[in-house]
Amino acid sequence: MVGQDSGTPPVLFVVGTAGAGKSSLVTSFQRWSRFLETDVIAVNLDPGAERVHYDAEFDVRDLISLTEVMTEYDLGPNGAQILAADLLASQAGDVAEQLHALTGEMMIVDTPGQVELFAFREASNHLIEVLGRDQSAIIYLFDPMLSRSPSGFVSQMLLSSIVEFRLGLPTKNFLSKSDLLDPDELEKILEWSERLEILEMALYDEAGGQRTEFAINQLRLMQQFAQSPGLTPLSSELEEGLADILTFAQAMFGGMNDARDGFASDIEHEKDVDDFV
Ligand SMILES: Nc1nc2c(ncn2[C@@H]2O[C@H](COP(=O)(O)OP(=O)(O)OP(=O)(O)O)[C@@H](O)[C@H]2O)c(=O)[nH]1
Ligand SMILES: [Mg+2]
Repeated sequence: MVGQDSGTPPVLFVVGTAGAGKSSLVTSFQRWSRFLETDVIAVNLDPGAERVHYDAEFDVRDLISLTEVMTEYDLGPNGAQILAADLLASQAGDVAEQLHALTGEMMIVDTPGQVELFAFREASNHLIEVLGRDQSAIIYLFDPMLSRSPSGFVSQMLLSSIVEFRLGLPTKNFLSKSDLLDPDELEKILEWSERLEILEMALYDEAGGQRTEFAINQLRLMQQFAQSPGLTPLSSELEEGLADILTFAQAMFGGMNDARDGFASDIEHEKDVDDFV
């Protein structure tokens, strides 16, 4: 079974810009893994979430209410989010105890809407330590609409690299809500992710010289160190790309070999069913 030997299951933090599809991914991944009879623990770390559609076994809103923080400290929603992140860090002991009490084969974590709240507040690094740095990875979601222009696409690549650098965790990029893109657009974006020289040409056409050179040089440098390059299409709506998340987690974490065969056959079975319908 995944993660059983180590005590703490592998943890996947779902990160991305506001509205990128983080909470939907947690919902569909939990539903899909139940179908595979895999015990996935869903965790909500977004105190600002209005409602979530997954069964959160730990929900930060049980500890911290954003509305109460706003009222008590006379803050607007953004200031309250920042304070909420720091309040969470100050309760790290409690949080750790609750999270360690959860048992499962894998943990998937929904993070706050604004990416900087997770990436730049010290609370996140603290939580990662608590959950086990060696067992943690980031699923970074690209917004499909932003990805349609070369500059939007490059900006997200840089943002993902910054998050990876800041949190120091292996990161895999996924193109979220790929069902919203037409096939030509999807193909173009995936090509950009695989062939930097094609992206460079598109960026020259759109943005011109100096900006392009700066961005491409940054990307080249960052990609040299990327542990898992490329971009994988994902659709929570159509449950596509979820097996790739599992494959990534399996490739990342040691001690999962026993489970690999089991998952592979389940996924194959699922594909057969898909092909059939
Ligand atoms: N078509 C389509 N829509 C999606 C998909 N995933 C999410 N959405 C929609 O995108 C919107 C935002 O999704 P959320 O899951 O709330 O995104 P989020 O990143 O959690 O948003 P915040 O927490 O507010 O930053 C919702 O209207 C979802 O229904 C998908 O795979 N396909
Ligand atoms: Mg959300």
